[in-house]
Amino acid sequence: MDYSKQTYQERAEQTPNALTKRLFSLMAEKKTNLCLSIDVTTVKEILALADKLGPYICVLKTHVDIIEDFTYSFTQSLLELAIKHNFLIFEDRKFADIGNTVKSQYGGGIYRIADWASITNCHTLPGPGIIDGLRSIGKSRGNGLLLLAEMSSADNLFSSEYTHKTVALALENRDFVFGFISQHKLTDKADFVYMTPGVNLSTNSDSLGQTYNTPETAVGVNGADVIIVGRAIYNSPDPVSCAVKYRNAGWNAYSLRTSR
Ligand code: S5P
Repeated sequence: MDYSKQTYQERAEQTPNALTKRLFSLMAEKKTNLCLSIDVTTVKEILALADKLGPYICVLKTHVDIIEDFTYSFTQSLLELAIKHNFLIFEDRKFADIGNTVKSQYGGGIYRIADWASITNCHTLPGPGIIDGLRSIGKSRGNGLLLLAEMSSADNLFSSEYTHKTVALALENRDFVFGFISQHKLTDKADFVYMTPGVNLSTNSDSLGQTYNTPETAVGVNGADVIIVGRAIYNSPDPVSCAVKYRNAGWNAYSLRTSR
């Protein structure tokens, strides 16, 4: 079965995973596969952008440790916006330590990520213990985990063997792992969610090794389900019309893919 030709709605109906179901349903309802990567550094900017762009996105991705004036109450305001506009919150924490350490990093500290971000991600370099540690905090809260299987940065050290082993780990942990951060759709064996960063319509790189594809390549050719877009939107003079442009480009690529 080639899942990339199925609609989000069909995949929502088939999956036993509640988080995947919720994500695909809201994508189908809002007609968007756009995740906004909101890498700005003040609470005021994040909340203002999230409120303006919320109607056009399915997921809001944060880097909570770059916020200069973080307080825990910020996360509650973000959750209110997530309810108001019907999007999911993804803390892009890229955990990479042993199970026991990531438990504290995910559930504790000043951020208490597991309490407000229904999605987070991790590297698989430490082996399966990292997934077990994160699961012990996140699963009972209904959260889900994405594995980093490929990266967008030039000359990264992800080998195809590492990617294959990461896919195998995902297949063994489907009760908590619901997808990947990747540049390609990686398997037809299961209904995972593929989120792809490194998406830009006007440039193919930055000065620090980031590389970009268009939404058409990411979704239409490489099989992404969700495009992750950051600077192209939040640095634009008109973020709302820019978000609409990316939302339409991502949705058109998906519509073409599923109608072929
Ligand atoms: O391979 C990756 C994985 C991630 S999660 N490449 C990435 O760029 N990211 C994240 O996506 C990165 O940390 C940043 O938050 C976002 C891309 O931002 P942009 O401004 O380049 O669109």
